[in-house]
Amino acid sequence: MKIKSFFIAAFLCLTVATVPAAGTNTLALIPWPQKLTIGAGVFKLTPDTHVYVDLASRETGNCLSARLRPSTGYSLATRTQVFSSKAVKGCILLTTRDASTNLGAEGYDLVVTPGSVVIRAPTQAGLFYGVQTLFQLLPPEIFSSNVVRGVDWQMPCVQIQDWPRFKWRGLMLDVSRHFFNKSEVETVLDAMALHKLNVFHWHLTDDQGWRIEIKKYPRLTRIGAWRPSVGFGFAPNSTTAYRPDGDYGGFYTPADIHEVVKYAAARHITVVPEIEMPGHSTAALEAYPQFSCTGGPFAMPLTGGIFNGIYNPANEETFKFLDDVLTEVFQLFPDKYIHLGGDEVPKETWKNSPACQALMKQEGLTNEDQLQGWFMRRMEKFVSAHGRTMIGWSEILQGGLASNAVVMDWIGGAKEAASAGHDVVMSPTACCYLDFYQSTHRATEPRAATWGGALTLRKVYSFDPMPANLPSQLQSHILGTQGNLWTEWVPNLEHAEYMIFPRECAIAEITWSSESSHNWGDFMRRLQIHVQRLDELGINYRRASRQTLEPN
Ligand code: TNX
Repeated sequence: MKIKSFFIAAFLCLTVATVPAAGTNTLALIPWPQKLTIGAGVFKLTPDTHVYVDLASRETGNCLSARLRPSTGYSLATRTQVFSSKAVKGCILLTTRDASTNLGAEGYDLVVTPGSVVIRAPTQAGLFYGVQTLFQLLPPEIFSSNVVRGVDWQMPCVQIQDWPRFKWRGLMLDVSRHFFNKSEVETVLDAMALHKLNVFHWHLTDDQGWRIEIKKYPRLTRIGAWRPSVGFGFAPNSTTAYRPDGDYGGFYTPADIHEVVKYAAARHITVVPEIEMPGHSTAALEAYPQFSCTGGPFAMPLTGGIFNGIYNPANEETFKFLDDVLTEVFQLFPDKYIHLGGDEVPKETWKNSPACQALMKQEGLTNEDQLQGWFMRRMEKFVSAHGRTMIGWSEILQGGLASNAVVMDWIGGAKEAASAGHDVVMSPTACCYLDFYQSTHRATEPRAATWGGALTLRKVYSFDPMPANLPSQLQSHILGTQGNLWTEWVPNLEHAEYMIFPRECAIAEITWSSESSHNWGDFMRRLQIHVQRLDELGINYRRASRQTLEPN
């Protein structure tokens, strides 16, 4: 029996040959799937095409029909197929039945023949990704929000077996330096789904704004969410995030957050909130100076840089405050990971504080890095006690780290962290910082972060999230990677999109597709068609990136 199944498996492996991305001129899938064979003919969508689903897959089926409706004008009926899991003639079937469990938590099989389309996956996430691929097999006009006439709504016959290379495929949006409202955040989530990204890291607090309403501490948003002007040298009309008295800013209510989390979950995106500590906390301390070392006064800085808003670890009340804040955060965000920042702490404040020095003495800490380690370990305990996992930036490795914390590598530490048994998310500045210039020709670009080199599309595409020379037994600690959009120089959504796209398309491919399929030339070929999808969706992007003129 075993031998027989071995031969069947071997036969399947031989017949399902992988088509290298470079060899296929008509398909423009981004990210490129793991295995793909092209068959003869096409499947045509008609007003009579039905969407069949098994009982578990109704929502995914509705999501498919809803997306196909505006551009085709077809109202495809969703029907439930209870007893069979076989292809239905002339129809699209989405089912979890008889799916190969080898596909994992996010994989899917997609078979298009002239007679039917079948997407089979063990999970709804897998089916959802199969549906995203199906959209990309159709002409780009499928993404239009108005009926498009004269287009053949057909897709080429293919057989696809697909799953992601990494389980963390993320995007970070900083909503502190500039504010993006709920519907703008949802626009960002929609585009993430198109690219099969699955982690939205929401940078909710920083020196220049506190964006999450906390019932127990109303001043956090009453004071901390607003500043007198947009700042950063931007013209007042570069944004609309003003309240009637002219102050700039905004925040999310618990209801807003519930909606965003739900919106993300419907797209199989996990939301990771970030509450910064102990540094990058000027906005919070302007509202509650009693938790600072100096007692203030503070004023929200209106430029980029590192500021003195740092919590006082020598005051027990500070931890009471942070625990209370996190308790509300846990209620609003159901997912596993909670990001506590930990980066760029200006330690002179602790150096100059007699209370902090006394605390260090009492705890046997010999320098301020160790005090930061002590602080983060204490907060990590609180997060763990609530069944969550703490994440922090590279610096949380300084001064010792609790063993189940996850490190987000922006300035190094991945190997060290993985060797010590920590999971790691890769977001090195040189390859993942979407606030950096997209071109080496700065003069032709809008103002961007000046402290890094250019992050061209090609450079993002060339990034391998797996650190070189990481021993194979440690590689499973690398969860994946994400692009980070810091928004000091990004005052509105249109500009945020300009910075995100098309670099997010490259992030999609390096996180999802296999390393061996990466092919810059073919990616650029596919991108020419993919940007038509972005055009249809009304997503802004850097048009010059369609040319390959930039050096790597
Ligand atoms: C560094 S990356 C920061 C951010 C800034 C960014 C600007 C990180 C953990 N800290 O606070 O916005 O540089 O590029």
